[in-house]
Amino acid sequence: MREVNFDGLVGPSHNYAGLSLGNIASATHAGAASSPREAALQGLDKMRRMMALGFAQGLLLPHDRPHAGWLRQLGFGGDDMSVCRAAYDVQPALLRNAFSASSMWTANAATVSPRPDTEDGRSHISVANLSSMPHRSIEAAQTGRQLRLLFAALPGVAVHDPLPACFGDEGAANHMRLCLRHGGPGLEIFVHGAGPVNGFPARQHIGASQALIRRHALAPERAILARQSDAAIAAGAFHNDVVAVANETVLFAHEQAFAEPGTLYARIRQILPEAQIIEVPAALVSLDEAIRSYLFNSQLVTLDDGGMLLLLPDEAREVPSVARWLAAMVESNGPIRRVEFMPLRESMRNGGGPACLRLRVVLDEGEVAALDQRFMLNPAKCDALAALIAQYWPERIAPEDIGNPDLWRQCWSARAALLDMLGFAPGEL
Ligand code: SUG
Repeated sequence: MREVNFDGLVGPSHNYAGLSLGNIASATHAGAASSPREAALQGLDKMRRMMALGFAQGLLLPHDRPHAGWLRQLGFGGDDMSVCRAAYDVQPALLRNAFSASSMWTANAATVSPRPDTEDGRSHISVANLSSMPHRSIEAAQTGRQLRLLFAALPGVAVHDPLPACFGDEGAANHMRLCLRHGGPGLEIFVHGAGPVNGFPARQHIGASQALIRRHALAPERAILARQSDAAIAAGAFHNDVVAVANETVLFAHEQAFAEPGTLYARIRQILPEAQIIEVPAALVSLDEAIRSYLFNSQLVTLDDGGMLLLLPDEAREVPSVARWLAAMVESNGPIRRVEFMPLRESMRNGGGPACLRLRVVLDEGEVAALDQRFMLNPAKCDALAALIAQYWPERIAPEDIGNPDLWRQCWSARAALLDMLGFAPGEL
């Protein structure tokens, strides 16, 4: 079995509206001008890089934005254009929420427990409700439709509806899996917050994590609950994947990521003695530096020779303490042998690094072949996508553009052209 990454293609409405309380990058860049075209091409380059490294790569598609249906639920009437216009006139913030391209961060799309871990031998995928943030709570329905199509021909994969909204669930961003090899039995770590902390919400509720463990049929020795530290949430780690990442035997985490790291590490070592825990001390890299650089929001992957590669955002080499730490780590001859950097600045300015942009699913070769291939990438498809993005995606969105009906029309046509190119019927997603 191997791990397949499904990246969110950045949608044509990508913009900086400052919608995510507790996400410092989103707050800092609120009101800046975005470049959807550049953002989508940057994301696509990361997908190309993963393929060049030998990994199977899929994508999830941008959602319908502005989402007139959501505004209709809020009492606005008429055709799509009238609904958007009325919402913008009455309460621009509603239109901003309906316009967000946040579905690009597919680490928040769902939580995945692959079948080697589960008692019923099926893989379980729970669509995240993302109920903590209004703009993100809109995503679950369209995400669910895409995941159901993607896995339609795989009877061994169960795609579950989102949990009730009272239990905030942010998907794989708060979930880590340790194992000897992807295809072997794993130990799944579910991280929740207890908050709010300094006014910042704890977006993953313990009740959601407990429910996921039950519905994914994980035996007690296959699942651990861990609490995020208040210090991490207060410093802007709105998801655990901003301060920790895992791959096979390696857990790479900041010293202040968890409320009780000693207890967590002891339990991990008890269940998986081969686990290698690489903890970055606060004395060498502060929480602030870790969050500013997105050191941990990286893709940690196993290469063919068994060594691991950490794929980081460019920002990670711009923070001196982080660059020093990475150089020392590579020299130390530990499991992480290589580091690479990618330009993802457009997504990073909204708090989304390499790890946020991908959802990991462990599958065997037969399952990979049975996936709905419209979601799978190859280099030729990447070229075609790049040309389509260059033609249809807006070059720039400034805050005042968000109320412009021409921009709404452009976003709808860009997505329609994308769906058409990939072979999806209008309305299929
Ligand atoms: O949910 N940003 C996203 C970033 C998600 C990052 N994902 C992971 N850590 N896995 C969020 O906070 C910003 C949107 C805006 O401000 O317009 C935003 O939604």
